[in-house]
Amino acid sequence: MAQFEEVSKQSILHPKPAGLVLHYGTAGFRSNSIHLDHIMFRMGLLAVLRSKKTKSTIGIMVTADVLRYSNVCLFLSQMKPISFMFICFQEDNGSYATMLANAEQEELISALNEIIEKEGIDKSPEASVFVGKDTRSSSASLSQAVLDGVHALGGHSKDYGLVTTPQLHYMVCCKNTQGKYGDATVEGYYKKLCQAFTQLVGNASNRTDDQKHLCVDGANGIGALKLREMISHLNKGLQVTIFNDGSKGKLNHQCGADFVKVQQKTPTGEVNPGDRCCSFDGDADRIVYYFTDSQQVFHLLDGDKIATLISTFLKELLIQAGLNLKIAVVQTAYANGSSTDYLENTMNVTVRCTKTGVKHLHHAALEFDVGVYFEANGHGTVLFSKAAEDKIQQLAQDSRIDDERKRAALMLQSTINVINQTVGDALSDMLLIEAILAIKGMTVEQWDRIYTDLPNRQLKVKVSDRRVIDTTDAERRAVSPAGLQEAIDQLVKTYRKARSFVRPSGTEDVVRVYAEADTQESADALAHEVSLAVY
Ligand code: 16G
Repeated sequence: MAQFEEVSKQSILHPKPAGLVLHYGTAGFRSNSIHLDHIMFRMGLLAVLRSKKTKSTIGIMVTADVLRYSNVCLFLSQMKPISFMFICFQEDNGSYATMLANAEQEELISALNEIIEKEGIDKSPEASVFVGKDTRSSSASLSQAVLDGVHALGGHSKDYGLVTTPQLHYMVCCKNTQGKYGDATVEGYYKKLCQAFTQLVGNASNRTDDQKHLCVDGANGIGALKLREMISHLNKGLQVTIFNDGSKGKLNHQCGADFVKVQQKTPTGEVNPGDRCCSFDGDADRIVYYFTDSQQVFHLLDGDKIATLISTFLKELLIQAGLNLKIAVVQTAYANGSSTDYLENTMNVTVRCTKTGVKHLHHAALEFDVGVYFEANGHGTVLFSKAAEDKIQQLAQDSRIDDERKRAALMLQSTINVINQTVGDALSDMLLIEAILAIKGMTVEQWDRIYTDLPNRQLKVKVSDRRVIDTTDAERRAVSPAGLQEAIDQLVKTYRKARSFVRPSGTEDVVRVYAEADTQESADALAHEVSLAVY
């Protein structure tokens, strides 16, 4: 096949370093960018096959979560039921990607043929691949390698250049729904979200400039750039001060959502007491809020607090609209015990716990009419079932209902439009949170007081082989090595309101330890003792 000759020819220009073996993990391939050129080229090939098989557009995002490391991930964003996938073929859990990535040059064509045969791929449909990249210096050449792969196998590409990961998900979803989700352009994305935001805050009375002001830490990444573009569509509805905007500092260095969440302190930059602040992560798919009070005490409002705020708002609107729709919050084992308790026992909301990793939460959230999912690290969004969207739409157009129901239905409609349902999105989540605070006339301090987090601690433990730890019950219990869970149970019993678990990281060569208890000293001591049990 002529196309295969082209692949062979081109792949020589994207050689695989001898002996390098990489695996497609929780968030795609992660390695030093100097090792990723051949992977990028080959993921371009795989995306073409995936596009032919599904007869839809595939997105490839070249991004980086951690300084010096790059990610490539493939996804297919459609509307429900399959709205999000990080793996290339639904069935294979990333193994085709791993096989292609690790094939030696002379094995590449037979690896492609194996996938074509196993998946019964018809070669005739046109293939379409959307590509995006973040601001790192390596991203330009890596995304070119992806494009080379797509073209070598005869696929069509659209290069969106610098975009956030959630923006690319949005474009792919728009394309795969023939525009029903919106225009597959960055401008279309801003217009849809900002219009919905403006409609929502129209329900807030007498907002002062102070209430409109927000400080945003852009993690020195793409989010800062894109936020600046988005602001011009907001008609001064939000007054944003951006710091760590990439003009001086390094990506995620002493800043960004992960730094703030894990270190539990403010990032580099000037943060004044009482300022409402948020931090994006490097590719703008996570967000956390925080402030320091007049005593200089730092208060973090993480994914759990965000999920609580959003689900409370939605539940109230559903009640006001008289809509009987099932709402649930999906969390992971990292969710603070206080948040789960508040949601279940005060809010009477169904709570589900899944394994770490967005794909798990996303799929669990699809089971409900309204599924709010957030990892404690700030990665999350809200999913509305087709039936729920239809009911809300019908009600918003019903001229026979009273004003209160109508207002609630219209607000639900705008809420759906401000949310990026394809994946967690810092820009979209920020707009939704700001709108909710404005409508409720709530300060960040009042939001923080909804419930009090249990003190907690996260630690990393280096072990010779983290894979000896196997977990069950959404990673809350260890099943191997023998005796580890019993040891954790014994330690937990010695503290009040305590909980602890261990899990092997999917992104780093470490075991993660989480502990919470009634005091910070107890949480720290428990985490330390559990980490000793892991050795
Ligand atoms: C990845 C996941 C994130 C998860 C984190 C856990 C996606 C897009 N990202 O960054 O959701 O929280 O991994 O990392 O799925 P860990 O396994 O190293 O703790």
